[in-house]
Amino acid sequence: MTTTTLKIADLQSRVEAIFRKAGLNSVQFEALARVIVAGERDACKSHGIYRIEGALRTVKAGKVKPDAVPVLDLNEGSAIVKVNADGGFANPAFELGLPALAERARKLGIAALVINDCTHFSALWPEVEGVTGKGLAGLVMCPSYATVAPTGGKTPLLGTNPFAFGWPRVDASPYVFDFATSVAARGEIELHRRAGKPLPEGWAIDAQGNPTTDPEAALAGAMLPFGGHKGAAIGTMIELLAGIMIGDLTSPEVLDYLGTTTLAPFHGELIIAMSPQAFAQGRAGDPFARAEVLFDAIVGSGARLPSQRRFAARAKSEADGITLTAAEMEHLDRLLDK
Ligand code: NDP
Ligand code: PYC
Repeated sequence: MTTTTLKIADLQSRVEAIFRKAGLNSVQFEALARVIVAGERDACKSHGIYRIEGALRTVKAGKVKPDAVPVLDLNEGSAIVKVNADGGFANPAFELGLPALAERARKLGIAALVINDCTHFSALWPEVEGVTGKGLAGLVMCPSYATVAPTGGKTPLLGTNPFAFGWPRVDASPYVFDFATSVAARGEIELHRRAGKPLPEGWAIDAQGNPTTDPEAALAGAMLPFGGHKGAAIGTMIELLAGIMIGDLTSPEVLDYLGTTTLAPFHGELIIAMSPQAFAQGRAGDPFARAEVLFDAIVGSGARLPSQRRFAARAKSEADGITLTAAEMEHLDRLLDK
């Protein structure tokens, strides 16, 4: 197979050029390109360059504002910092709110960043790593559009609602997990469809509620929550906390608003930052040192930590560059010519 290896900065420039040409302002296209390139760098294909087309479609459909400028509301004295994304993408809104979130969490022990009125199509680990990069533990969550049937039901009501957690480590990459609360991200179903590959069993039901491994039937039917009723309950919690509680759309409301799942979803996002030192104050033991004992035991047992695969891919990309197939390179050229 013919491949091309690009430096990370070169891929960043190419992706920025595509979004610039589509009319996005620099606030939007720089942050957007950073998160997409990070997906490729970390070998997270379901949220890499494959997402560019959907973002462009959403711009073209008038469902995301290409020249949006997010607005920070410091909400002085409160543990809740807010950013209104101004109808643009979530990524620049997060970058704007992160310093205030970190400052507030250090001061109060815990703080939240609420992002409203944003289009969100990306993985959550770049955001949770933003929080751990400030020496804080973080939880990030958002709804999506209704594509997941709660366990026992046949109707898609919940989103694939991603959920991420991060814990900072002194001499190592942070402990981070980040997953859809469905069995897999919807992006994975789409990638199976494009590759003409059947889905693993247990991922989806068809429009009649029967189990299916056909990606087309799954896209027309419903995806299933991970871990049965447990995943459905966590997905519902995300609708409550990162939809209703922050005064933004739930996944069924997002689907009503967009009328399709072919555009990137418009909703809100909740980020919670916590200072482990503040929580552990007055108790014996340094929380970071104690966490290392736990991580050592997990790895010592033969398991791996979540994100280890991703961090290994990142180290390789940083050393050698990002390798794309000929088809992926042609796809990027086509998007620039559009
Ligand atoms: P995966 O099932 O691929 O991975 C979930 C997490 O589990 C990762 O942190 C992964 O680490 C870790 N992991 C995987 N295998 C193991 C293992 N054997 N031992 C320990 N840890 C492991 O994720 P999903 O398909 O559920 O989601 C993919 C992405 O899609 C996420 O980044 C999510 O944010 C995004 N998404 C975004 C949505 C949105 O609306 N914006 C909606 C839904 C999903 P590693 O990466 O190192 O393998
Ligand atoms: O992969 O499920 C997904 C997804 C939905 C919105 C963005 N990513």
